[in-house]
Amino acid sequence: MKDLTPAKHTLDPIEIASRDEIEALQLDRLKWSLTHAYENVPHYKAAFDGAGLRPGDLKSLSDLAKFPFTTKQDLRENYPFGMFAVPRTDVKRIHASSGTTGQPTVVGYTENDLKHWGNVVARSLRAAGLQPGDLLHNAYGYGLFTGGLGIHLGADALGLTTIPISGGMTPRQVRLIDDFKPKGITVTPSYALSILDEFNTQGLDPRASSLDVGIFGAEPWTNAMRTEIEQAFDMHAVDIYGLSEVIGPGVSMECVETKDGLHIWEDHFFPEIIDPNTGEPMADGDMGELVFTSLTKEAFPIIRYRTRDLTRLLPGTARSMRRMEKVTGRSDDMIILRGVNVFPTQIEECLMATPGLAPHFQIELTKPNRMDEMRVLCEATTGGDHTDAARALAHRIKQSIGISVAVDVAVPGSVARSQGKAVRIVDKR
Ligand code: DLL
Repeated sequence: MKDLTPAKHTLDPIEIASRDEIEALQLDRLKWSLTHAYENVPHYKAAFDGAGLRPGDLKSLSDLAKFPFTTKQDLRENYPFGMFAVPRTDVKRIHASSGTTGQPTVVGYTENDLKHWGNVVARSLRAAGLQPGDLLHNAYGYGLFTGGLGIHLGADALGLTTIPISGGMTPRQVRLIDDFKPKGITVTPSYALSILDEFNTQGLDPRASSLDVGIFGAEPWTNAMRTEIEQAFDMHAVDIYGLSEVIGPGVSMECVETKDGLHIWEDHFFPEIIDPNTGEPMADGDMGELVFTSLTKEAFPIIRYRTRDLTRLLPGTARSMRRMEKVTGRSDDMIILRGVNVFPTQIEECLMATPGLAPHFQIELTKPNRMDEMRVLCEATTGGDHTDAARALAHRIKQSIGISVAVDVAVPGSVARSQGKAVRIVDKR
């Protein structure tokens, strides 16, 4: 794999500023953001008043912990534009979550917000090793989802040439990669696997493709999957994180030279880790729920938003800004099987370590006799008898996670393929 480390002089000065400088900037911006939310969004005024707080009560960064959380429910109750802090006519762009689990969440951006968003995504793409003039194949979905258009904004800001292919039509994805020879690809890790299959179907060697780096996010994926993808394509695989409520992709990004977790762009997004059960703040290094406060957003300021994503905060390395560990999963995706907590990423790790199995899987939950049962649906890399592989996976899951599961190994191509975010859990209880 090529060395893609960006030259130091190309970084934004704040990426390598001292912690004191970063924290001074955060405190100024936090004061502004709390005041802006309080004065312009009735929800925040009521929430702060209810807690007996005024924005002026924030004197230090740690005072933020006194302020109330914002949850997905708060956003739903203010559907569609109730959380906007500027007149609707100043909102230049709307994005929304799909709303498959209820009322969609709607977010908005002013012209300045779009500029900041472009800048943090540009920073992320540069951290992945892309430079002005490089060609990018952007296979995140375009539309209300923030993935496609968010990456596009950053690619424009960095000066890349973008192929806005969006998700789907997998044979065409492969043909265009072969014809146009992009250096980078932005895509969900699960859809990258579908693209990988299609390379093989078309008789093309993925390792011989032009791709030097893949920028994967929008869903959890493991380091075992990183190794699999890096070897399959002979390219770097780096992690990008974000969520619509905070801005979209570009909240944090892994650097290609270190691949040791994701640097949070702390000049725009202030992170906290809390105990998901009590809401109490936790120290850096402790595992808990990630909470974000926006520092610069005008249209949709967000104060102490509970992401439900589980991770821990770590000190900076390649950049001064703190890192978050790869997200293990969302608290919503945690399965409690006969008293044991399980995340789909743990099943992914076991699967990737078992020879003869392809990296595609789904988890089916049933309750035949008042007891929850889990079945892992996966597939073999080749035809033939898969009983040994099935037994090996069930054994590995028992050894490393401590649960007994049934494993179905089907023929190649039988597990539902993703064109965006993979559906990992099929709950039939
Ligand atoms: O998925 C934004 C995005 C687009 C990020 C493209 C990266 C690349 P939402 O649809 O609002 O936004 O979903 C946000 O997806 O709370 C996490 O649970 C999950 N997620 C996003 N990135 C990662 C990641 C976009 N790198 C939700 N690792 C978040 C693990 C991720 N989970």
